[in-house]
Amino acid sequence: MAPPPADTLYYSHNLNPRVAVAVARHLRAPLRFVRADPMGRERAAFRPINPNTRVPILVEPSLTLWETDAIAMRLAERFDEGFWPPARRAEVMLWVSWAAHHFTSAAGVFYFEHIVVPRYFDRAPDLAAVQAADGDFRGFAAILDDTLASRRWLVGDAPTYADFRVAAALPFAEEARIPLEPFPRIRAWHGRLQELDAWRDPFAGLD
Ligand SMILES: N[C@@H](CCC(=O)N[C@@H](CS)C(=O)NCC(=O)O)C(=O)O
Repeated sequence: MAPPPADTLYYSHNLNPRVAVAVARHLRAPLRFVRADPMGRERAAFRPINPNTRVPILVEPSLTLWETDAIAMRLAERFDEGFWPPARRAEVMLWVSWAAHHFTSAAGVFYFEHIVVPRYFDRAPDLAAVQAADGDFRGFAAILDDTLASRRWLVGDAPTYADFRVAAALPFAEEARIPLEPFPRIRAWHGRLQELDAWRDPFAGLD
């Protein structure tokens, strides 16, 4: 009988942990998946493993990592280097950085105001913030859409972490009201990602 996995990925169903769980399952990493509430009743217990009290967190016997990108890099290094190919790691990093500072940063305003605020805050969505993000989002989305005119995946000819990271907000697009209609190539690319079980339904069989 196989021994139980020694490593644990703490997650919730929110945007960043969703990416980490999708990566882990895409790479078939033999982890123990534990759904967590690090900013709620479990906050004190999480502080020692992530002082930010956020998920995802990957706990190995001699290494603890928070931050989705670091966890993805570690899982790729351990389970499938092709997912963050060593020969093209700068190109993957380009998209990781661009997502953090531009594309997902703009999309994240829609996600936050239309999904997080109604769920967790006692206030109405900040429509001025959404309107301000709208122009930014459309500008960055146009760049991504143009890029996808000549490629199926962002780096190389198979999905890599670049695709997962840039697409982080897109599974929430409908509920978050992210304006994707003018960007057919983004919608087609995300459709290709949705063909991957791990991306479409990362929490299948999990809590
Ligand atoms: N920069 C961090 C952000 C982590 C973060 O903000 N996590 C949020 C979800 S997106 C969180 O833990 N919120 C509390 C929860 O999901 O219960 C990363 O990339 O992993």
